[in-house]
Amino acid sequence: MSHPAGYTPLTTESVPAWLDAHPHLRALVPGTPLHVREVGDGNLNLVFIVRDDPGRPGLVLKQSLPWVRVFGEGWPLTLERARHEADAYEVYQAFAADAIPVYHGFDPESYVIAMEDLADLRIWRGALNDGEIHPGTAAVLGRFVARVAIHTSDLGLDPEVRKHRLAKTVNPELCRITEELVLTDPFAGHERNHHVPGIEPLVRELQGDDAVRLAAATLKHRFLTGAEAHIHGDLHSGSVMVGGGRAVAMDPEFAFYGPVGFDLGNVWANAVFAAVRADRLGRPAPFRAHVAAIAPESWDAFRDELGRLWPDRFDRFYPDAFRDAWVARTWDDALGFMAAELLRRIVGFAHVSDIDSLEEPARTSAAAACVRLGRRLLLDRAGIPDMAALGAVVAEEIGRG
Ligand code: SR1
Ligand code: MG
Repeated sequence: MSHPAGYTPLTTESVPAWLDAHPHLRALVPGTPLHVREVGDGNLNLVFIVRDDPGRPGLVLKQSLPWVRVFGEGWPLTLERARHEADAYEVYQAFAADAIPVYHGFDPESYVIAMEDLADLRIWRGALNDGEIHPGTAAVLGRFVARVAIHTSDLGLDPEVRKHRLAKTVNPELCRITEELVLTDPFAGHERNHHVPGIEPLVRELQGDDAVRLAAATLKHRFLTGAEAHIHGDLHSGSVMVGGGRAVAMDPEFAFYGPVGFDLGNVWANAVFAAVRADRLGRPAPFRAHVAAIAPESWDAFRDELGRLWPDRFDRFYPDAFRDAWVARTWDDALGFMAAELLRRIVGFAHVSDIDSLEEPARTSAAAACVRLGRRLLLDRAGIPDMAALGAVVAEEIGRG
């Protein structure tokens, strides 16, 4: 595959010279020698931690590869995803600087993003897998989604400005991944899909059900056409870092103008993965309560922040009743996208360690609970009006074993 001029994938050996050629970034790690580690453990990119003192935070460089990292060169993917991530950080830092890493800039020739070395933080998924409690994380995420919802939409921007923003953030290749991996393949079947053998009857039932197909297709269409705000687009627990009293959302390379409920639904589905795992491992009650509170705390924070920002909306033609209807629609979207995330992480291509690292028979029973819950949310979410009802449905499916 040919690359744009100036692009070469970095290595731990080549990073120091690259930094020397970017003096404003080298100034952030001025000492010598530089210690460079490649730590990317996501599905897509290279991530380097660069320090001039191994014991102190330095700088993180994230570079897109021209393919999907976990798949290799057989799955080409645009380098432009780094630009989309950089654009999102630039926008978010204006109103949600507390909820993202400190952003140091983007190099468009080598597709490298420079940002804070979050030395005291770890990936939220890993922390949850280990039974760690990081209070306040859900509220940070709920507030973040609300700020994005207002500040990047027609509720916070002049509609002409919003349209120019939308044009700049059209992200077709990354959206296609979501459209296929999340909103098509789990329901239609695909050779990339895989699942534990014990849930085969549930998968067959899911993929053979016309009502499921219609509900999934309706969600997919909403994802494709619901250009409400400059959403993160991949806000699962692997895209959040926690520690030292902070929580930050990172990896917004899937960002685009989409439905606000998509981000909330991702947070909530990944809270369910943590909850099923905690149940199957018999984690202590305080941890299980912490995980069960992620969805309600994020939803409360979302609504509170939306309410706080609402009086300053750009166009006061929108009455309070519009806000309430928008929140109701976001609730329905969030439950729908929560269902899709629950299903795709169990029967699709990209799975989660919360479930996959369980021993049998817990792994299969956890996977089955997620599929049952996902299907139920997809088909019956109109009968789930609030967080109390959602909590009851989640607990019921987890408890069925
Ligand atoms: C091929 S990319 C698979 C998944 O990894 C990313 O984090 C997104 O969740 C995507 O769906
Ligand atoms: Mg990611």
